[in-house]
Amino acid sequence: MTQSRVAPASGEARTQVGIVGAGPAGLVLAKLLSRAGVDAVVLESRSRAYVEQRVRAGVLEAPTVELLREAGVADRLDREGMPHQGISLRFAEDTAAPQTDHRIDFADLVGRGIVVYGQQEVVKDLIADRVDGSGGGGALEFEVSDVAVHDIATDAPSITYTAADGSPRTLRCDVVAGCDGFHGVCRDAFPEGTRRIAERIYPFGWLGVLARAAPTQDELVYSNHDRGFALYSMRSPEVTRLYLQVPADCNAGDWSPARIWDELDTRLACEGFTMNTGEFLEEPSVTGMRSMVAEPMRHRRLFLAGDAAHIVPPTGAKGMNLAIADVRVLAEALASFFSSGSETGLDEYSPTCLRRVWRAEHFSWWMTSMMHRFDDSDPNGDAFGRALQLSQLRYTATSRAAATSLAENYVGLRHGSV
Ligand code: RFL
Ligand code: PHB
Repeated sequence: MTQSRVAPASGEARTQVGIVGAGPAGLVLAKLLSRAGVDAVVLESRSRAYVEQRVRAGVLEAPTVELLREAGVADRLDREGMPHQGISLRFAEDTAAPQTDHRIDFADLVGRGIVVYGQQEVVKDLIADRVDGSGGGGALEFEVSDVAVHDIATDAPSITYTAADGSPRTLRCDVVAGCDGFHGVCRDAFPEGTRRIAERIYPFGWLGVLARAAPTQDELVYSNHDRGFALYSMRSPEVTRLYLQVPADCNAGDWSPARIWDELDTRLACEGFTMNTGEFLEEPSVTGMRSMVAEPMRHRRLFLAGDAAHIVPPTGAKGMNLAIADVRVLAEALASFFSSGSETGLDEYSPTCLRRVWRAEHFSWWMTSMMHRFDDSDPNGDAFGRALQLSQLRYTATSRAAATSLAENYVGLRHGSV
């Protein structure tokens, strides 16, 4: 368990924790470990510019905001983040009726709210803190390739990779943290027969656009329309983020800007609602939707965190928040391991995280089932399924108990309470 810095000139280096992936999971883990005096090296396959510009999540739940504040990386978040105290569910009581809004008031129901702040802004803040040294610095290598993890069942695992300059490297460590997302290599490094995958793939995806258009709403609107789901979100006082439910095999290229705005107009229509339009700041893209959990999240000295271990459909806004919740538990366990040699926290890591993961999986599946239009041929899309969906929407909109359950899950269950 020696602590040492990477020696970039040699082909071999040592650290305590080798972290694969510089997304929210890997970067927050590196930050928390650095505060606990544990040495870590982060290896990222993409360039700094790429990870800083990748547009993804936008909702930070309350425990995520608290953690980023405690870690000392929330200055810009506190200045620029947009606190929201609720969301609206928009739907029509029946096809002939106009859509109306049903606000879920988080502040009133659970006394806490969320903050809208782009995932790539969180990533930028964490990279600046690590690379530019404002947070004490730490090793972070971009544009690495051929990453492979070895000897994870021993006390001396290692990671081999090719550095950005093309040279082969070996990073020896005590622990490997697989924070390399859904398409990473760490999940598949578990030996045959040591993990199970539970998965559900939805027959639709989201077409997402980012527009230079001032938001006209103060809060997010989730709309269940006959033609499919639509989401009205935002990134800043100048930028709106919008999503449309589309078939899973849909080609984003088939959607012209005019068609996208028309469809948003139709699906979001509601008395008094207007929407600003504007140029798209990036190419519209389609994201497929799935639920997935790989269990357990640990094999000996390899720990999976974030999307590497689990995926949720984005309807509950939980993906980034779960990734950060995982590494909070992992950082505490590793700090205790390196300071006292105790493996108790390491042993608890997977079961502790999985309780929160399955709560978020259920919530995300539930939101997805309630808000989307299922095909007539889908078991959820026949007349019975549609009537159940409408009943659930009405109940959530009118019962304080049902609305409180949505609010509590959306705002984020307190650390350690699940
Ligand atoms: P990431 O962010 O995918 O980071 C993994 C990193 O690992 C790198 N990598 C490798 N590096 C080295 N070697 C390899 N072999 C590697 N393979 C991969 C990748 O380049 C990357 O930098 O995973 P992490 O850190 O677990 O974070 C998870 C979140 O990114 C994800 O759950 C969220 O974006 C999901 N999500 C949302 N989450 C929320 O909490 N709130 C939201 O509002 C929300 N909205 C969304 C979303 C995801 C979406 N898409 C595009 C999937 C909306 C959308 C549309
Ligand atoms: C977003 O702003 O990107 C966003 C917001 C809420 C979601 C998913 C995505 O449920």
